[in-house]
Amino acid sequence: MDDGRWEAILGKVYGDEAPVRDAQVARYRRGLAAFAARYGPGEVAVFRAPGRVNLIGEHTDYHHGYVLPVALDRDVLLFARPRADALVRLANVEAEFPDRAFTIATEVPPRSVGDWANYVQGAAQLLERECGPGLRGMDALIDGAPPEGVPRGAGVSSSSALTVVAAVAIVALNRLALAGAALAECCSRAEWYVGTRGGVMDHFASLLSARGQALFLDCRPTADGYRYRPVPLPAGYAIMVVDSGVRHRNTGPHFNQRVAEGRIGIHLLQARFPGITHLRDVSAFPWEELEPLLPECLHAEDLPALGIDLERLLDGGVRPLGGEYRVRQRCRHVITENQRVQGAVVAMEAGDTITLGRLMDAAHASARDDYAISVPEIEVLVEAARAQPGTVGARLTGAGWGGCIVALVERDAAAVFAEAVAATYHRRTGRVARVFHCVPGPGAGLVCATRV
Ligand code: NG1
Repeated sequence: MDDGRWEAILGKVYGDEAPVRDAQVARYRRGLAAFAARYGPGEVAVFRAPGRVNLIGEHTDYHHGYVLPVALDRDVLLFARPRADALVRLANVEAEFPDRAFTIATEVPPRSVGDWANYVQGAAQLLERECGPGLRGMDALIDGAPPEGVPRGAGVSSSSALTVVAAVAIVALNRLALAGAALAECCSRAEWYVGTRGGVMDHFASLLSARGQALFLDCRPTADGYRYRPVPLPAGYAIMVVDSGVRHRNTGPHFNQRVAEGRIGIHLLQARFPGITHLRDVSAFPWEELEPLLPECLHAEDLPALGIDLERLLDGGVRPLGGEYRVRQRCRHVITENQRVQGAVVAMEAGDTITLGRLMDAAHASARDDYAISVPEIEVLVEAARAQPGTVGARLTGAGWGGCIVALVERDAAAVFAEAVAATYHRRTGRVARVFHCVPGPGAGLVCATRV
């Protein structure tokens, strides 16, 4: 393909700013050359799936609550050629991810925790179960390398982008009639394969986002599917993402500890509100009515007497941390966060950035104090971000325990923000922060088909 054709195709995805588009053209060309070197000449299809940054609505998705994410302009690419058999061969442009191969089947246990191929295998296995038998495999090369790729372990969904791009490729190469919300929902279940009991937010954001918009998603499935709608971002403001460089591993037991604490809360609330299944179901009740029903703290040995079987609560997921279960404050975070997301959508639609910023700040306080998912480095970043003129709100984003913050900043102040926040962070922690202006990009899909 000549330069003009590449520019036309990639300009639609990444925008028409020449340096950005040129870097993407070089990246796609590199990927195609690596694919040809690895698998030989012939047809190749290129798919992409973006990471996401969540503006507000943290740890609400797996409680059937509300979220407001934005797709990043950073993505994972998958170069693929279908095979006649069910074999999937996987290569990665980054040397730290060794080659892998597996045959698509319905019941294969995951490889060791953290193995990168688990995300692709999870997607393949789930699709075989839902749409098989007999799915065809592929020869595939993955490119998720930063800076154009999604930063890993930073709370911006690099793992979900890999799951989604794998699913999108397998669906397309097998001509399966699965798309939109139904595919996003499959991807979220596919990611359970790695053991984390996360929600649907990341996969919906990666698949269904639109350029320049946030996605307001109600994570409760209904008989007609999920309810979601695009919400335009406030004009004149930049979404700034700052990566602390402190890494978390979502597959670890910390995440499932929080899932367990919320589910213990539900179990206890069911005595008073029979029929409820998720924390979402009690969001209309005043907190004063719920608080006395939720103990501040429980220990593992208290659970059997309350009729709680953790193993069953977590559906066979990775064992939680154990120790203390801080039920009351975790539930308070989820319930109040749902109210904040609804308020944020109203504020955004009314162009009321002051209220939006206040809600982001309040969401951060709740995530730090009630959900206890902040770390000192993130506190330094949030404080530095808020000290900048032009910042209307700042908070940690993603699962927590490190990763990124997101700030809404007046566009004219964005360049100074980037410099000042990085300088303060370095001075106070000795660490290097990576700051990027998030230009909300389109959702996942096929980019092009060509020959190498
Ligand atoms: P990240 O930030 O990508 O680790 C995780 C969950 C989300 C959501 C957020 C917290 C997965 C795949 N993702 O995302 O569903 O619960 O934490 O809001 O488990």
